[in-house]
Amino acid sequence: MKKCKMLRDLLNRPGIIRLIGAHNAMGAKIAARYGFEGIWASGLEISASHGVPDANILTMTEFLQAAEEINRAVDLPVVADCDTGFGNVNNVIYMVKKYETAGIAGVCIEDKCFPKINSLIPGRQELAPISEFVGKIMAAKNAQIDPDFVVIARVEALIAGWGMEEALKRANAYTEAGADAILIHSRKKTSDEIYEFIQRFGNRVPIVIVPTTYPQVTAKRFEDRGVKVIIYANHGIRAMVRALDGVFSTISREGTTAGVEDKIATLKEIFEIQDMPRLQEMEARYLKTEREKVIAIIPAAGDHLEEYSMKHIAEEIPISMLNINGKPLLQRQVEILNRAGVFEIYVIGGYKREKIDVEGIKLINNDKYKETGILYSILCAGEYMSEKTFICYGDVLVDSTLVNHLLSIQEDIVIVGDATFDSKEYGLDKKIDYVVVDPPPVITRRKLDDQTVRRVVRIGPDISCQDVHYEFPGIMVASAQGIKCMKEVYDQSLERFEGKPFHTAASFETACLAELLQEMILRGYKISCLEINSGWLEIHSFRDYKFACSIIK
Ligand code: SPV
Ligand code: MG
Repeated sequence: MKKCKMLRDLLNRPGIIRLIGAHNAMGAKIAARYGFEGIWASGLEISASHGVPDANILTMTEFLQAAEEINRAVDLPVVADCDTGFGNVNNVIYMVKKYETAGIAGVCIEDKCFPKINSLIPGRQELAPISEFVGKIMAAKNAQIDPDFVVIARVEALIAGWGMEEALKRANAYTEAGADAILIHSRKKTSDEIYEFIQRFGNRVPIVIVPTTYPQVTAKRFEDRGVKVIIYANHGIRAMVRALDGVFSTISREGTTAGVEDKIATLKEIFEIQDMPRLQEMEARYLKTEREKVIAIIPAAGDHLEEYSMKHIAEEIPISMLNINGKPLLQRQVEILNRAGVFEIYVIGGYKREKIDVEGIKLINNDKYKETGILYSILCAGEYMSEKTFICYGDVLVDSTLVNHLLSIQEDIVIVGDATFDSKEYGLDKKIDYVVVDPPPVITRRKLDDQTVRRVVRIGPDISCQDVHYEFPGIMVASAQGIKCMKEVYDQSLERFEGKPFHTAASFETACLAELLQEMILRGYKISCLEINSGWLEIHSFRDYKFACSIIK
């Protein structure tokens, strides 16, 4: 519905209309939370927000710009304070055209001389001749296109000290000229003058008031006395000034912002006012980049307490939150992923998951983390896995060169195979998954990074030492198609192996990624392997932790 129609309907139906003053979109949005029927684009507020007097210092274009911004921000109708109409009748005609085209529901013009001065300032308050202002009202009403557009005539006779008779004379003349409503302004400390005006003027057109100087009367009481529209004209900017003053002075005095934190809005609230969620929704829908969208899955649900050396550093937090030189492992991983253009990161938490406190992730719970393995954890995020997906275990840190390299490979499923695997350590760690590829890697002392993507023929912890080519560190990428295949094989295997051993896992539920990949190999799916000789580290033991702290800055 057009805003002018909304305003017109409000004026026609019973009940009081409360307009609240605003000078920008933010104030209007906050006002919209509280059930006001409309917004008053206040000349005083807009001028003050520019740091200039409310005396026609700003131009019509500047006032219009503020009103448009307010109007765009909320679904409520906006009534614009247009002072004296920014000049003579020709300015009024131009003004009505501009404001109506901008979707403003109504305008209010006052019967003072240009340049006006704010009505609450004692002293010079020059009234325009009645005939001149009648001409402006007629010009405004003839200029509007939509019959619902509202023109309010503001009577300033009481403000200028010309008395009640003059106010009534003017109100009657402006009503005859076609004004849709009469704003009767007063700066008395009580509402008596307003009541007298209403009583004598009657209700030929709706009455609008601005009770800044007589604030004690409730809206209900005004309604009973025949008021149709109340404008709370300047409370927003006054609240803002007081709030800013308090906060800024505290920060300066105390030399810290700590003391004001509970007095100011959270950033989350600001992002909501800015409509950030909608921006993100629109980017997801329309923002097409050259780069394919990639999501990341970081399973970080398990504890590492069976490794004795980790007990004292990882009993209270998940490994992913281990502090490595001032930053949690997970935060470092998130930053690296962000740098590679990956911003949708799902972390699966379990053990001490309430301690996972890192920005830029979506935390997913694996409530069964005690009875389940990494594969189950990864699939806890299954509903989000429909695009290209990077998977990396939560106790692993990968460098950005490796992430970028992996993401650039056009294969459906690519795992990382670390060739620096040391056969002397074979069998020491039962959890290591090994990889056999075809063609086998070139064994040579000195070599450049091998760019060949080989096919995995076996993966798992049960490969004999002499057959092993690589170690699988739990880092992989799958295309949308690859992810679809992985999920299919997962679902089919769940049906067949639920509660039963699954490759080297005691049960399907406790399996790792390697078991699913091995199942896929057996079913004929192509799993590729990128050989690496560096680019990652994992933290399984206290020794690993010390090493990480010694090399990461
Ligand atoms: C305004 O808000 O700019 C008004 C109301 O015109 S008053 O300040 O009371 O004049
Ligand atoms: Mg004003």
